[in-house]
Amino acid sequence: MNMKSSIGSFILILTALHLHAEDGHNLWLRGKSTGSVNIVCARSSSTLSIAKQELEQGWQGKDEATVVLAIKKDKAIKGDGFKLTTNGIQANTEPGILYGVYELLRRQQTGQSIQEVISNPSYERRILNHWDNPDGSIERGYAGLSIFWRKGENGYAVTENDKILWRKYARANASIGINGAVLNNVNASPLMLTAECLEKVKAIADVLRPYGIKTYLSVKFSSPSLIGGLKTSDPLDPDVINWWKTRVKEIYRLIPDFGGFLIKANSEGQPGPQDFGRTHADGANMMADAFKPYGGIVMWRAFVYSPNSTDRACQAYNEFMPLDGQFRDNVIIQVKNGPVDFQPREPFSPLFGAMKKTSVMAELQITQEYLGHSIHLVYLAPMWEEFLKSETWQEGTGSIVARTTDGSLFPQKHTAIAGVANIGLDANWCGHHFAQANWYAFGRLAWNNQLTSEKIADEWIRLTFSKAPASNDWNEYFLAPVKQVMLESREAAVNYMMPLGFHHIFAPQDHYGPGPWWGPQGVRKDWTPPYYHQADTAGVGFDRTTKGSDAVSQYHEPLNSLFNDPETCPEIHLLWFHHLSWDYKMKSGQTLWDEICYHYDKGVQQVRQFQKVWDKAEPYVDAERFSAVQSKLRNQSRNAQIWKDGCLLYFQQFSKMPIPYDIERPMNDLDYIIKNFTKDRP
Ligand code: GCV
Repeated sequence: MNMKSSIGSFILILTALHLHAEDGHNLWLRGKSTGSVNIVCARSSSTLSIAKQELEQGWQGKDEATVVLAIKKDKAIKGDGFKLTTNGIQANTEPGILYGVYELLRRQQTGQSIQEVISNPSYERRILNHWDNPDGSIERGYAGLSIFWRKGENGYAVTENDKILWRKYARANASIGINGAVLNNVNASPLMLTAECLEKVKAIADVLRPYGIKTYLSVKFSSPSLIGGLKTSDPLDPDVINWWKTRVKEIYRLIPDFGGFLIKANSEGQPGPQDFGRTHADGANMMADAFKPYGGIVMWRAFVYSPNSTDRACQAYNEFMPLDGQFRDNVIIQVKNGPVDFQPREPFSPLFGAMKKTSVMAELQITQEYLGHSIHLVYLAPMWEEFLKSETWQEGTGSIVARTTDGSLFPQKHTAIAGVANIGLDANWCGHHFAQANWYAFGRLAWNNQLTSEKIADEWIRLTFSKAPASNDWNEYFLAPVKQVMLESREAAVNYMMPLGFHHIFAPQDHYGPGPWWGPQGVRKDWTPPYYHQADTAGVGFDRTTKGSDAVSQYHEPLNSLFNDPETCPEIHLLWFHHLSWDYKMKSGQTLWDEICYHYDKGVQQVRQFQKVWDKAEPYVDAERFSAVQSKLRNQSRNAQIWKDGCLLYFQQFSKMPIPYDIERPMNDLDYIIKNFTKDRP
């Protein structure tokens, strides 16, 4: 072989390798057509062209079949919902047709039957919140830099590659029903409202629009004074009111279908109406009025807490309940699922169902800030399912959280749900191949808040790993065990991090490893773990009963009484609501201390089991994703051990009781863990 031809063969081999490389970039969108399809559609538009193209590229039905796409009003079809029939899709809107196409293809690709069915979205707005900064960094991002923003001289320039990536992003979102994206961090930069930034937002909006996705922005409340040259940002000041009206008008000139603003105000140092003696309602309504002529909305966050509060968990309720009924109908109060902050397990925030005269939406966190970043395999749908199905009792039986936000219980003008995105520039978008499942699950639950996490996991595995049609062998040796791992993974994380109602005992700042010991002088108490676990020789846990902070009273009866009594409080929330002695008798008959030990140990054992399952699955998955996940699982296993050892050895100093002799001994000294796994920063 001469030099030229050997270089040629080398390039061929590299190309072949590249083609077979599996970096996860294609997400769950892998279905290739197995035949041709005739599409009948009387109208044309960019959205409908995408729908047709998707059908052609992914069709796995009968060869030469005819599919009719019809935009025809039907009262049973709501919003962007659709009707799927054996020979077509009917919808009221163009995005409805697109969602119907994705559903049809999903059914084909996962081997589900195609029957006549109407599918309506649970929420009008299904939104990703990106905590992306204008310099390209992402707060709590674990998958590389921002896909929207970047640093440097040409930071605002838009390249062809940007557009290609945004199109893929839009497609992935549309395929699971997501129809909105807040493009920047809630800790918002005032730069967002500058002309060059808005030009970039327009460019992004133009790419997302054909996929039915609206763009939204987070803005800083003090923008009028920071970039507008005004003396104040007081929401009742006429110049300030005008300033926002002019900004909003300018945005709609560029982006006629702009969605609205997301605001973090008077929270963690962010400015807000209270700086001027005004209320959250004053601030939100002032902005909502500016949006009224354009149909835009304001999503106002209820994530507020101050250092002088006796119990952080009570604060959002205390601040927002008195304002119920005072907000405009285009304001939605965005409430995190739990009362504290996206912990591995929290009871639902008592604001759900309690604010009856105000639109309320849930904020979930897809990015794993408190659940092992993009290192741990933690499938979050079981946590969200638990939350959405939590009984609030606010309107009697069946007032589950899902219904307090989707308009079926209260007459909300707008309904919405938000998920803090886990997307970055990493080839596989989410850092961990299995973290893609959380993006997928958020979209599917936002579309249908009744779906089970089992059904979503099943679909996602089939779409992401299978070479359709899946063989029985694959079902038995890959699908079933891997699904089991996913379904167990959140409980495992709770076990090895924070079982039995423990919460916020993380190492400071990065919220990855354990840090129950971290409480230096001078740091805000509610930023330190001892504030949350309250361990002393008498016992452990936060007393939120009527004798303690009385957080229980924010819940509707019978929950109030149920949570108030340790005998009836669900054990999963025990230390959230109670300070109990180490030898408190649990339902199992064991002491609280022993039970804590068994939970930590169980969590570690569960991850070890996940490793075994994955190693056995090797023949059924491509080498690249296999080894990436294998390596992450090893890391997770080591970290679970650190959690167990750190927490047990630390709490043992107070319990003064032995770690039950039938569980594995700690493998690391407490000093070593404290030294190596605690960053001494708040
Ligand atoms: C965007 C927590 C996180 C912060 C986040 C904040 C919020 O405190 O640690 O990074 O800030 O929640 O949701 O506003």
